Amino acid sequence: MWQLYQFPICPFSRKVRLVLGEKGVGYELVRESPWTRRDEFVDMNPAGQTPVMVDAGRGVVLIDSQAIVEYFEETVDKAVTINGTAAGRAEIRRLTSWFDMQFYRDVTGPLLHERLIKRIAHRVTPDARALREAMKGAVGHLDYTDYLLDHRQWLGGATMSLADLTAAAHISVADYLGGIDWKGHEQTARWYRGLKSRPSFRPLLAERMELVGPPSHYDNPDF
Ligand SMILES: N[C@@H](CCC(=O)N[C@@H](CS)C(=O)NCC(=O)O)C(=O)O
Repeated sequence: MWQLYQFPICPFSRKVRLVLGEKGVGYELVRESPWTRRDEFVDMNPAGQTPVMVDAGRGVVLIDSQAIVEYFEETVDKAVTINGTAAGRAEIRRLTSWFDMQFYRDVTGPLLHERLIKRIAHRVTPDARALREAMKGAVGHLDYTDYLLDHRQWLGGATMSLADLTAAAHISVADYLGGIDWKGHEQTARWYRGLKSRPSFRPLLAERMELVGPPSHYDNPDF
C-alpha cells in the first residue's frame, strides 16, 4: 500500500492527491510537517519537503510532486493527465510548471509562510504587507487564468489535464488561506466550481489544519 507523506494544505501534495484520485490509486495519508525537519523524514528526502510517496513492500520511494505524478502517468493507464499531441503535452507541462513555480513564488508560498508557518512554527503574526502583495499577485494570476479560459475549455486545452489539477491544487490552498478575491474572476470561478465538485477533490476540501481555518465559502461547491 502506498503511503503519502503530506500535510492538508501543501499544494504539491494536493496536486499528487488529485492525480491519484482521478486515477483511482489507493494510498494512506501520513501527516508530515516539513518545517519541523524531522530526522527520519529528512533521511528519506534530503530536501525535507512534502510530498513523498513510499511503497515499503516494494522498496519504492518517490520524491517531488512532478516526479510522482509522472510515475503514475507511466504506470497507470486510467485518466491520462498529460494528454494530446506533443505540442499539447508541452503546453500542459508549461502550465503545470507555471503554477508550481510562479504561482507558488507569488501567492501560495508567501501565504503559507505568513499565515501558517509563522503561526504554527514561530508563533508570530503575519506581515500585512507580504499578505497584501500575495493577494495582489493572486489577482494577476487569476486574470491570466480568465484569459486562458476565454480561449480554451480547460487551462491546457480541450480536455482536463495535469495543468488544471495543479492550478486547482494551488488555488485551493490560496483560497483556504483567504488569499483569493473571487470578484471579477467569473471564468476561473466557474472552472474551479467544476473541479471542486469532482470526487477527487471532495476529501481535500473537508480537511482542516489546526489553528488556521478557511473562510466560510471555501468548501461550498457552488461558490
Ligand atoms: N518541487 C517540490 C516542492 C515541494 C515543496 O516546496 N513543499 C513544501 C510544502 S508545500 C515544503 O516541504 N517546504 C518546506 C521546505 O522547503 O523546507 C515538489 O513539487 O514536490
